[in-house]
Amino acid sequence: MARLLFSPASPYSAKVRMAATWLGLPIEAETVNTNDEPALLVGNNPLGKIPTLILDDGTALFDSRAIMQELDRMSGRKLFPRNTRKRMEAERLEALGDGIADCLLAQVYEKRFRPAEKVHQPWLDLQARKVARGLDWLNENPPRVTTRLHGGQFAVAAMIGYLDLRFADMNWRRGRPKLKRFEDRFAKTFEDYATLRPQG
Ligand SMILES: N[C@@H](CCC(=O)N[C@@H](CS)C(=O)NCC(=O)O)C(=O)O
Repeated sequence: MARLLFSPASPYSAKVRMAATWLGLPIEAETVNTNDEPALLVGNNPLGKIPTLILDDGTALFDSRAIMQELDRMSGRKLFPRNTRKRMEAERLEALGDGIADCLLAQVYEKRFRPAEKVHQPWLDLQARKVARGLDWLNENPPRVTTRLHGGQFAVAAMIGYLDLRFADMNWRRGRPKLKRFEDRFAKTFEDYATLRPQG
């Protein structure tokens, strides 16, 4: 069985785990701590990042978007739309969800890994502006939720979960009712969201 190295707080891992569950793919998830640089992780992914998927034949796959493409193949093309235009939009949505997560993570790491006196506030502010613009864009262009979920929606839902986990003070729902509606509809359609979203 394929093995997924992950951490419960990681938005990219949550995206992949949610998609695999939605598709009913048999994947064994194993928690790793990236800070420890465990041999299992760095031996399979020189970047030492999660998620990393180890396939049955031992091939290791990363990053999360490459894993999503593999899940799409494993599921018989059920994770992304077949229609070219719709697929492009789903891939762009995934890039935006992941990209906002990148900006959130950059802020978390700036504070976590730098001594307090070296934290560069203009860098944090720059990342926060990207996040705000990304969320506003999503509110203006809310992903439609139907009975067929795709990779883009999982990325946005995972990013929202990470916002709630690490940036609760931001109150991102304020002034973004259409994005909140997406969240509500997604949670109704994919009930495992409650347990698979990023957790502390
Ligand atoms: N673009 C990558 C980002 C993965 C990533 O940055 N994961 C974080 C955890 S959320 C990580 O592994 N951090 C540890 C590190 O950068 O050393 C993806 O989509 O998989």
